[in-house]
Amino acid sequence: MRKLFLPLLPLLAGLTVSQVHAIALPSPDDQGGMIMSAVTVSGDTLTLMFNSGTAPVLGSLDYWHAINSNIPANVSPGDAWYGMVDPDSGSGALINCQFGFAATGDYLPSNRSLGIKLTAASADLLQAWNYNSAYNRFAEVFSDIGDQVLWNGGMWHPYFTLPADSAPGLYSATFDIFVADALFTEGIGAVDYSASALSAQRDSIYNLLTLTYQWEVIPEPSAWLLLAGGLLALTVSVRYLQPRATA
Ligand SMILES: [Cu+2]
Repeated sequence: MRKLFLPLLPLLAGLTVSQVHAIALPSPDDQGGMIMSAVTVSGDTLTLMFNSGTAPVLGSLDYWHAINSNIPANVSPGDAWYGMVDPDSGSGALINCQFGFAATGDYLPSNRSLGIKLTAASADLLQAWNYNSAYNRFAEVFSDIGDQVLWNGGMWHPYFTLPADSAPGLYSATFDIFVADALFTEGIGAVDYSASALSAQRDSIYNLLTLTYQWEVIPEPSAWLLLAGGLLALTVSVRYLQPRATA
C-alpha cells in the first residue's frame, strides 16, 4: 500500500515552491523528455521516423512546476513568453514543447531548404511559438492553417499552447514536411518565418511527409484533488502503520 502513495511525494514537494511562481519555461527534459520526429534526406527522398504513440500533456506553468521542482527560477516580466504563459500576470497558457523536429542526411541544393507547414489543427486556439531564450524571442509561427516555416534541419522544439481554460481532452495538429524552393535566410534559431519564407513553394521533385502531433489537456484542478486525496491517504496510512512500528 505504501508504495502507491510514493508518486505523490514529488507533487507535494512541488506545491510549496510553485506558490512563488518564479519559474522559467520548462524544457523538453523538464516535461518528461523529447519526442522527436526525425527526417532523413537521401537524394530526393525524405523519410520520417516518428513514434506517434504518445500524447504529452499541455499543462500550465503551475502544473509543470508541481510535477518537477527542478525547473529553474529565473523568470522576469521582461521575458518574451511572460504575457502568454505566466499564471499570475500573464494569460497562463497551457504549454508543451516535447515534440521536436530534427533532420539528417544529404545536404539540399543551395537554393532549397526544408519546410514545415501546418495543414490542420483540432482547435483554432492551439498556437505554436518559436522560443529562443538567447534572443528573448517567443514568436508565433503557424498562425493560420497553411502557414509554414523554412527549417534549417537543426533540432527545433516549438512551444505549443492552448488557453488556460481549454477543455480536457486530446488536441492535435498536422504538418507537411517538404522541400521548399527557397533559401533559409532570416532564421531565428532553426526556423525562418520571414515574408519570403512564408511564400516559398514546395519543390515536388521531393516527396511530401505528413505528421500529426497529439497532446492531452488534463483537468488540472483534479491534480490538487488527487494531492488532497494523497495527503489523506498518507495520514491514514501513517496512522495505520504507527501502532505496528512502535509495537
Ligand atoms: Cu529534440
